Amino acid sequence: MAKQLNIALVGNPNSGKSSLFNELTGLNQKVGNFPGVTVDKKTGVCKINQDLTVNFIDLPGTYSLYPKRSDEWVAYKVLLNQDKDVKPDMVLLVADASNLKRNLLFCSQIIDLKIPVVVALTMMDLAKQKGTQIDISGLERELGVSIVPVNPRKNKGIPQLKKAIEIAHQNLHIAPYKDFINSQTLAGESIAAIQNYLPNLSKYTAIHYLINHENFLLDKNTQDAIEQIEIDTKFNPTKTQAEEIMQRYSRIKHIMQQTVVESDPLQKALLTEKLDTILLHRTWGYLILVAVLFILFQSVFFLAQFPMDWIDGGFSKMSLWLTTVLPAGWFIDLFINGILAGLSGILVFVPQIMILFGLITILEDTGYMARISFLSDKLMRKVGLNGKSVMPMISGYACAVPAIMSARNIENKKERLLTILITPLMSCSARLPVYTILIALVIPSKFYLGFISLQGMVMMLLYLFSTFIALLVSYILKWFIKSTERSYFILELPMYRNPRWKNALQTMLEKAKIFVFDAGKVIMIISILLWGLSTYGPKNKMAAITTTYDALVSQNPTQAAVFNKQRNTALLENSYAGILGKTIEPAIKPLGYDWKIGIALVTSFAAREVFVGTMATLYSVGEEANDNTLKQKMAAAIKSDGSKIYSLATGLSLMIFYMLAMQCMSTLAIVKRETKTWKWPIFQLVYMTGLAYFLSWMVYTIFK
Ligand SMILES: Nc1nc2c(ncn2[C@@H]2O[C@H](COP(=O)(O)OP(=O)(O)OP(=O)(O)O)[C@@H](O)[C@H]2O)c(=O)[nH]1
Ligand SMILES: [Mg+2]
Repeated sequence: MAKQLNIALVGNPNSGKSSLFNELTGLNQKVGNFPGVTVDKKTGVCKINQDLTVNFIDLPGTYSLYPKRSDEWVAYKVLLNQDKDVKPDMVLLVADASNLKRNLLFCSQIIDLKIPVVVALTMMDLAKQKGTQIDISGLERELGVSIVPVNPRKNKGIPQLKKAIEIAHQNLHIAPYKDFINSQTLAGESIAAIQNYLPNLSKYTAIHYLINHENFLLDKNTQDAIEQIEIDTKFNPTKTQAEEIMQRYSRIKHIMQQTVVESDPLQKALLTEKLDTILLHRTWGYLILVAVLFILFQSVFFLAQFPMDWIDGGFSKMSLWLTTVLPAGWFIDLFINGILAGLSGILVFVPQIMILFGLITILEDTGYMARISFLSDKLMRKVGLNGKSVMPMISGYACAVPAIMSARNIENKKERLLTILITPLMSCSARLPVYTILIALVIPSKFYLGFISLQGMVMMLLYLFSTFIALLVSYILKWFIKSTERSYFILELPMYRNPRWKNALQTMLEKAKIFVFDAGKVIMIISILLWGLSTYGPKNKMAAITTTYDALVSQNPTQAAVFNKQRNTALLENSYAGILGKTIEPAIKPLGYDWKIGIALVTSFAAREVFVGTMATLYSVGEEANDNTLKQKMAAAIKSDGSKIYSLATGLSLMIFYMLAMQCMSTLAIVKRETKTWKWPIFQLVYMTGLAYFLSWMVYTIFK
């Protein structure tokens, strides 16, 4: 039978682990030119040869074996065999050749843990550009492990790496590694006592048991025993760590003198450094940042307009055509006015979502995203956040769920919590559909200077305003959340790289797929449910309405069209959905909403994008067949006094409501998971929805 081997991919952040993982397993893990892209473990399978299959585990990056951030803990626990699910037999250490010294530190720690290891050396191309030459076989001899140069970006070196893994697997039981440093000298007495109690640990592993055992999967007796050893032998963790790092660096320095030739760093100013003098400039840097964000939002709105119009128009024509060719009946009605209407409500937003995700991926991939973090750290600090909060916040423009997870990258607990609390305020792509349709309804389509669209500007204002509110909320909350931890901002600025267009395209397709299927499922179910609720109602009442209008039509056959329309309206108002909407109408009337919007507020509690699907269903049920688009139907909707329902005041008020209210089950669930308590998601639900109600009411009152 084929052997199964578990191999963990570890290494410094942004060293290329996920890229290599993708090449080895054929999967599509998120890759980005930003330290801290991967924040959780992920497994994939690779067949090395007929007898050997490997489960590779992609892990978050760590700088050393002294974890601080919660994503570093994920990798640390796997390496110390303290993870419940993942037990590695071997480690594939991914080391960045252009930052060799720091990467070797981590490598040397793993060697001393005595886990079998193979090193994959990435970024050889960059090292070469820097003028660094590495004697690989010399380095192999010094470290006692095999080292394979690879370039996962260009798919180079993969067969050689597989071969090295195969050989390492065959030698698994032969040669134990030499110690890299002599751990005995660090805390000899304590180590001996631990090894006496837990005989299978290496000396260096014993040190980690002494320092971090509280977080390990150990029974109470073992915990107490280790605690006792610490006291008896007067173990000093800080001194031990400091001494360890010094010894390691001194040996690494020695090894690098033998095996690495570095050119004078002053001689070659790299492209990255040249670019950074402009892009991180005190004035230019900020101006360019604003320009980049401006272009981002204008393009989302502008580029997507054309495909959106085609999709919208296409669906309207199709449902008109289907009504004329298909026989009438409840099933056809459900299909056209329930399912098809709901479906077009989803598909029409795919272009915008793809463009937004594509552009964010490119920002990340080029390395500019890390610069945005750097530039905004000062501002972020003022409101209680950190430069690293920017990445979750900008990803929040796409979707709050992965964005909240990426906050694991923030060291300080308070800053991380604040980031989690405000990220759902960032206007995610699910709000885009709502904004888009409302903007189209209440903001005139005008262009300034021929290319700056007024609608695009309003869209950008919405994004700016939501960002402003997020910062404001953080500024207020920071006074209420206590913390004694010191805050610092350490972010390695990655080198600029060309974006990988294929990666951007893949992300776009993948996000579109997720949106259509995940959101689609919810929207579809709700659309069907809604069709039922809005087609049926209390029997007697519905029958009475039908009889009344039937009588009217037979008396005045010339007025039949008018009466039919009135009948349909009356039927919808008295259907179950109508009753539901009318019940909540008093609560939302002060915000300028009618009962149809009330229904949408209820249905979109699960997910915001359901708004459009709901509207599509509500406005097509009971309508005469026509090829009007949803936008045209909503624009034509009037109140009983003849004024438009979607006036500027109502439109703006609704946009503000959707911008601020917490209407997303998935976000609540992920916040619960990340903060490990229901307290924070409930807090978010209350404060966001309260804020939304209050500000929408204000906006409506002002513009009315
Ligand atoms: N020039 C060059 N770029 C590379 C190489 N390997 C990976 N990259 C790029 O390095 C960046 C980081 O790659 P990732 O695979 O996301 O790195 P990671 O180690 O998973 O990063 P974290 O998950 O943040 O720890 C991406 O932009 C890759 O395209 C290489 O050998 N040469
Ligand atoms: Mg990664």
